[in-house]
Amino acid sequence: MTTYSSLPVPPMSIRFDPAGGTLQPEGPTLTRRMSDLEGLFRDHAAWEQAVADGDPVVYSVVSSRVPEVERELPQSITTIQPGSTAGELWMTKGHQHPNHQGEIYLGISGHGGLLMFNGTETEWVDMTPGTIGYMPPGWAHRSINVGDEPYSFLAVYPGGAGHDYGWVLEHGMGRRVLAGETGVEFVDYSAD
Ligand code: PAN
Ligand code: ZN
Repeated sequence: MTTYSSLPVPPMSIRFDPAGGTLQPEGPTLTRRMSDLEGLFRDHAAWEQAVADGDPVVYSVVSSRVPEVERELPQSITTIQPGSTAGELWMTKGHQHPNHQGEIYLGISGHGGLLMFNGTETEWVDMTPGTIGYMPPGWAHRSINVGDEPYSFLAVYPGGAGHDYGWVLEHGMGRRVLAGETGVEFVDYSAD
């Protein structure tokens, strides 16, 4: 018989509202302000200035009530606001799953990108409503809003995957994503 380290949640219906970017019934919501993104933007002084200038909300993550525990499949909707700091488009912190497990994102609204880095190679998936971005095990991932309106996507991931944010601080993400004259521009992560 299957044994669980914690009780599984019962079968349930989760209402997905693409317009509001919400899940019902809703679980925890996380708000990431500029001050939460320390050490991630290329231009540290511009980041400090943005924190001093009102510390704006960069993104939020609303989760369903499916918990982050082994064998469960939690879901969440991330909404990244449009904007850039010293030309670097607003983004999520980015993380690696320490247990190297896969994940999918489904684009809901707005225009974004999914940047993946396995320590050597980078990959970019352009995310529009209806696009499923697949992250294989071992690929760190970060989402970027490349449009003029909020960018929202649904994430579904193994509950026991864990989130390692230190990995990105240590290894970077391979590339940075800037607002160029004619669209998105990529630069090497370590370039000034
Ligand atoms: C997503 C991310 C979410 C926020 O649910 O956690 O988009 O990004 P950061 O976690 O990098 O701040 C996911 O990839 N979960 O595994
Ligand atoms: Zn993830």
